[in-house]
Amino acid sequence: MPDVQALETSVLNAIAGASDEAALEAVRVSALGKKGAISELLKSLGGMSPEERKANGPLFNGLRDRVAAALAARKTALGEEALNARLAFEKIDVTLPARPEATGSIHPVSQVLDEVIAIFADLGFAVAEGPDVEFDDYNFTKLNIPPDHPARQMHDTFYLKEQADGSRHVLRTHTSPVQVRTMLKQKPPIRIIAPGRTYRVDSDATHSPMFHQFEGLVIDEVTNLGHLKWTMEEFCKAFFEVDEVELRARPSFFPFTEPSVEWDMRCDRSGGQIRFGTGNDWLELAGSGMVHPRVLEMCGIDPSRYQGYAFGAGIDRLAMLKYGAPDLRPFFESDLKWLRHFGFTALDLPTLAGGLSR
Ligand code: 2NM
Repeated sequence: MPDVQALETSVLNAIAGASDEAALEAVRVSALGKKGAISELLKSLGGMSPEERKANGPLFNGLRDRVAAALAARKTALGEEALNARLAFEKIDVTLPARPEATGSIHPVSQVLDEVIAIFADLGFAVAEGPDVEFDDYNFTKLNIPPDHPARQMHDTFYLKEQADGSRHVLRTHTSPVQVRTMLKQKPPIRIIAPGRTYRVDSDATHSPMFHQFEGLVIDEVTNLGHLKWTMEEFCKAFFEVDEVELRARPSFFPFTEPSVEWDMRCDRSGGQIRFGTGNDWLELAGSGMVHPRVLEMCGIDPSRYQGYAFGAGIDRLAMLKYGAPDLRPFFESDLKWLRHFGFTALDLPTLAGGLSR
């Protein structure tokens, strides 16, 4: 006859001493498992006389129940200990500042982009976007750029490899395909700007193969060159943060506009730095024109009823002018020292009321 009391003491001690759930499981198997000590005791009841069974049955069953209860209690306690340990380890101090110090700042291109959007939003323009990888058809053909036009040359355009049907995608060389997409799916009146990345095979101090542009498009039944000029003036006053500007129109040529006009803004470069609005110098600002009737037609808009203007300007170039960066290359070098020099912080969103650049 085994010493039931000694067995209970030893099993309960083992339970109390189990330091994790695996150790506790080992104790359970050795006591209550198929071949466990207590299971063997219970099995031995089968070979006993009725009197012995009557005496030992309650004893063994009581032992089993107390050990099972102790195992369950220990298991709960170990689970809580493990959870508390994890909580203590993973605890965070919610009173700490979200970031130890502000290390990031807004890139001048992003800053100018936000300023441009704020200015044109105030003039009632919506922002339209499109993909960087475009159909040749949207980037060129529907813009009245014929197959032999120099702008299509391999050395200007990044072409992607040919599709099964012989067509080729391009990295858009301007954001005009966004206007094409807008005209194809939207009826006039249309009043949008399309800012974004553009790509041309070109690289020097003032040209990057990836650069940023914004273009604008206004289509309705009456919009004319006078409205275009006013829009350019309003943009310049807001963007360069001066009360008066003088713009000069130069005749130009783009396949997608007729007539085409380039705008220069009066400036002063005499003091080693540039001043906007006064002086005897001119600053090239934007290209523009009345959207060519053939473009309207190819984009599903009836040119006998609708007309309007479009314009385009370089965001990187505007950033260089306004914020005094002589070289374009650092724009894309991820040099934090250069970036912090501009000091645009993430929370200084440009607004017309609050000041574009403060
Ligand atoms: C420019 C200059 C002149 C232009 C034209 C169009 C469209 F789609 F309406 F035909 N989008 N953008 C345009 C016109 C762009 O950038 C220098």
